[in-house]
Amino acid sequence: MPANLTPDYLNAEKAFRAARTPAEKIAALEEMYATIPKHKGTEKMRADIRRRLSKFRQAAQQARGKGGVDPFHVDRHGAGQFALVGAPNAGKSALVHAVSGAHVKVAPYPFATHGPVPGMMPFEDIQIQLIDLPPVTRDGLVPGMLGTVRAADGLLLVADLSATDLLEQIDTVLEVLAARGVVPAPAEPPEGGQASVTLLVGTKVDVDPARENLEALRDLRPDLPPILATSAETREGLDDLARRCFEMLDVVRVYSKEPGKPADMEKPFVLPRGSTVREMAAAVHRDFAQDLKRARIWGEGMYDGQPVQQDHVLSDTDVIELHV
Ligand SMILES: Nc1nc2c(ncn2[C@@H]2O[C@H](COP(=O)(O)OP(=O)(O)OP(=O)(O)O)[C@@H](O)[C@H]2O)c(=O)[nH]1
Ligand SMILES: [Mg+2]
Repeated sequence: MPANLTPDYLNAEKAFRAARTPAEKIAALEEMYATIPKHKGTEKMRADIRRRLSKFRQAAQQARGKGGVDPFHVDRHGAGQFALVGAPNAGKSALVHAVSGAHVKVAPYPFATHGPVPGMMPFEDIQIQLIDLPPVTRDGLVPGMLGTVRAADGLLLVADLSATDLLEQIDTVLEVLAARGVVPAPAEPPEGGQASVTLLVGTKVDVDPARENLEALRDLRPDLPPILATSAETREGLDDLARRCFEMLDVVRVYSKEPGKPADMEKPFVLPRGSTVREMAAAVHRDFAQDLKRARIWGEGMYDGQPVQQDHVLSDTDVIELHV
């Protein structure tokens, strides 16, 4: 055994041996991977950890399929899902409550949140799901939380702009996530890891000296993800938050219209940007993609009811009339 394994790593290995459920095994392996020194001498061990991780993740997935429960799994709703990561007391729960009214626990002391709590944030005619999570600290993540972070479409890195250790809080969260393979896009993810689109949400901008700190942060750290200043107290920045999340999802909203009827403007179909008329048809009804004969469009830069080809790329808020 290489002599330079850290106590953190050895503890994680002990936790692995003691773990009984797949979820515990996964959490321990993730911790082992995060804490193992990264150099040539540990290459084989790291590959072995990755192999075991993927084996246990697969097993956990199958167990879920059979009705097993993962307390950190959050059912997807709405146009997309963002996980909130941040230091204790950063204002994550207050933010989720302010934008969604979700029954999260907001408390003037740290470590108030223990499990994931979803809330729906409205943006115009769609909803975006935010997941409040327990805090990220130097000691790492609550077991199981990494799965939620990885499964989300994007991350909101929440930081208290009024805190004296603002920068340290942000860097800790970024380091802890990076050690577990999650980096903010467009950074290059490590092997087996992922780059997640990330917005740095500064909270408590109503509290002094948040504005000075914000300016300093922007000046000193151009390397950080884009920053948005908010306050759950005064609601400053909350509308922008919804719009920014929508933009990060990189989707378009498209409305379907049956021939001879007005368009259904109530419920847009939400599709990845770059989707075509054919893909929209498939989203409306799985037979439509094959049966589609013609389509007409109402949208910017088109005349009303203009015929379009099936490979026409959709824009946000297009109305499409499908003829099958
Ligand atoms: N003035 C002000 N206070 C805020 C704001 N956001 C949160 N707070 C306060 O900050 C404290 C912590 O807020 P929480 O939302 O519970 O923080 P958290 O990040 O969820 O904390 P943990 O769950 O422990 O990780 C509470 O006392 C909130 O009332 C804000 O925008 N302005
Ligand atoms: Mg909380």
